[in-house]
Amino acid sequence: MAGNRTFTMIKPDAFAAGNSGAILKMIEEAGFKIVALKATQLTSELAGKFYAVHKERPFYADLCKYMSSGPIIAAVLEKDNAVEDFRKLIGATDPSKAEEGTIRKIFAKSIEANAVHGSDSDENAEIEGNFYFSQFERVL
Ligand code: RTP
Ligand code: MG
Repeated sequence: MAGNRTFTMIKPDAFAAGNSGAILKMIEEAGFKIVALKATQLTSELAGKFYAVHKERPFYADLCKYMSSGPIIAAVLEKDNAVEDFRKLIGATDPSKAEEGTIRKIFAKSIEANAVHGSDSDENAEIEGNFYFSQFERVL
């Protein structure tokens, strides 16, 4: 039976450092199937839309600038308990607080340039996947 889905981005810092392949390998080795994938670059406006939930936070302007600063990879991932298990795999937002062996502990540079995004709920995973992918751009 197919598991459920989450959405991820490999953020500009990790893409620029050439870590996309290593991160996707960790994701697959943790049991996630890649069911949609693309490389792209956000405008600051689109980054603002994606992270609109944070628009009152002090880091919002910096976040939009950073997320549009270079190419990223967007992907939809499938696994049982996908959202929660993926958040465990990536580790805490601040890499200095992330557990050993997590993607952010290994690859993140700072609390902002923290290598990967992971959806925080099933509902947001659906919204975020739809932000990037049409129905023809993902495995049914
Ligand atoms: P994400 O949404 O990207 O998976 O990250 P998250 O849930 O772990 O963290 P969230 O609170 O949703 O924050 C979104 C992203 O904003 C940047 N950030 N910067 N300078 C700061 O204090 C700060 N705090 C958050 C990070 O890139 C974070 O992942
Ligand atoms: Mg978040």
